[in-house]
Amino acid sequence: PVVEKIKEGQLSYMKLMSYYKCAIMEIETKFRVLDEQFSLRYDDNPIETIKSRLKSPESIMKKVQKKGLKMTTDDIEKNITDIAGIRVICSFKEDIYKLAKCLLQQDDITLIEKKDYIKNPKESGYRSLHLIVEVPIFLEDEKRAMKVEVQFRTIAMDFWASLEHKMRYKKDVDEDLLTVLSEKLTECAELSASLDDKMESIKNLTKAK
Ligand code: 0O2
Repeated sequence: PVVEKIKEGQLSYMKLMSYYKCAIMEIETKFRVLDEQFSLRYDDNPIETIKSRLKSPESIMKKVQKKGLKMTTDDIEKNITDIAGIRVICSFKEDIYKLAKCLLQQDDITLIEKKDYIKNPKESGYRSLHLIVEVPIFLEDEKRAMKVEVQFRTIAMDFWASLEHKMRYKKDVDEDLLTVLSEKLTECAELSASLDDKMESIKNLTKAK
């Protein structure tokens, strides 16, 4: 009976993960459709890249422990909102808000939470617009609403976040150096944000003509 229970648990975990994969496909398609339409209508491709990921079992486990949850699919689905993650990398900040608006006005999308770390950057300097949305997936005999975390970043925001992430997780860095690194990285985030603003103002000059 114990083995059966473990097998059952594994199966329902795999099933849940496959639902998240479907939700990622749904949202990715929505962005590809929008990009295609903007390209036709305005000769503009607001999306540079789309990166998707399913949270690894190790990361899910860490979050389950951190939040004091049970390792059941019910608890996981209810309380962990970033199992399905999509990162939309845009050229300009304006594109981020344009795409977020287009996604949220679709009638099968429900906004669960919005965190605007562009208007209110994190102390680290991190900038990005995070949306947790719910999207339906249509299965053989049921419809299921799945949560997906969408992170919108400009190329510059993504460049900063990737490098900062790499440096932050270096193992052999002592506390003092970590403080210096953090200060310097925050400085870089400011520089990169002003670069974004400058590039956007240049783009708007070309638009005015
Ligand atoms: P991964 O591998 O990217 O998924 P919670 O997600 O509930 O634990 P919180 O603070 O409410 O915590 O979530 P938040 O701030 O909305 O978003 C967390 C995610 O944003 C992180 O995911 C990162 O992807 C990104 N992020 C947030 N702050 C920073 C930062 O200072 N630097 C970088 N590089 N990324 C950041 P995970 O879960 O950490 O990992």
